[in-house]
Amino acid sequence: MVDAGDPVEFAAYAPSNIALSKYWGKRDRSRNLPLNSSLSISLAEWGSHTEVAPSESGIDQVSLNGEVLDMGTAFASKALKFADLFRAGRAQPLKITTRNTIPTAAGLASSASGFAALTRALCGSFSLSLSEAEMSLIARLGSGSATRSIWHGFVRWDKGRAEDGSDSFATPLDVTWPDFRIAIIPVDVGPKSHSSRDGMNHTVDTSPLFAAWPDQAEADCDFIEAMVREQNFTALGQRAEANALAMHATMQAARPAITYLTQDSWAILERLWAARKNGLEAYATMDAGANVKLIFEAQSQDDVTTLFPEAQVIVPFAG
Ligand code: 2P0
Repeated sequence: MVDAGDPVEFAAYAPSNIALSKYWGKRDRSRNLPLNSSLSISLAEWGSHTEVAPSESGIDQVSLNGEVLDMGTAFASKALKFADLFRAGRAQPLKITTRNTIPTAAGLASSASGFAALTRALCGSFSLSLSEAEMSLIARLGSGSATRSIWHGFVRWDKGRAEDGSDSFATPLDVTWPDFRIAIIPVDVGPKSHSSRDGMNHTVDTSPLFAAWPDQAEADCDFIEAMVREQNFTALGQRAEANALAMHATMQAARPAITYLTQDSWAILERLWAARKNGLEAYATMDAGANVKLIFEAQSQDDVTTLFPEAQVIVPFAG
């Protein structure tokens, strides 16, 4: 893919992210080209530190959180396949070391930060001076959501139109919102029932409700971007929650159905909705797993942590 030199040791970091307007459905599965644009908030210091170096043992080695992985594990094989884009057939054995700072108890997937950090580390290791937009495009080939993890803050991934994906990458919104907060309410921190990739493809293939999704999701993304720029928290939160529930509705209508949300997830939503009737300004979003994420502003933090003592709060615009 790229004309690269010999690798050197290089370390990089990328934050994880949570979509406020979701990526769900691909128009091209091999290139991870989405059917709709999406918009996320990055999770500051919750992410992946990745180092790429030439392997002195002469064979590829991948480690994750201090453990050297068997080459058959999904993470190792995906990471090396991705590195092949940079090696382009040359014999350049690599040592890839990744450490996630996302608390295990948060139960958040780390493929977004993992592939974004790996992209940055590989670009540095192979001495490629690419723009961040170019890195975002490359990260997309590893995992769609990684496209957005090249940046901090609010990030929009425009779906693009080109068949080769050359215009499908993310860019940051030039907005800071120091009072913006995210909380993870952990429900189930074990491995998920279906990978998001399989869940997404199955929904596109079988859900009669999916036809309504791409246009609605595109409109949601535009609206949420406008509300981020206006810093209109209520309108942003309402639309983000509606967008997440609509995504889950497309999965529930898949045949057979996919349900990432459990009774515990729904119980959290019921509690949130009851508190909102009493004036709490917090909104929920859920991804391909049972955990519930809340968004709110700093002035609501005490109320949120009183209602959900297990909440893990993230400050996306810290310092
Ligand atoms: C998102 N998700 O926008 C959506 C919402 C999950 C639900 O992006 O196949 O792991 O690697 O492109 O990026 C998770 O999907 O899927 C995801 P691939 P990915 O955050």
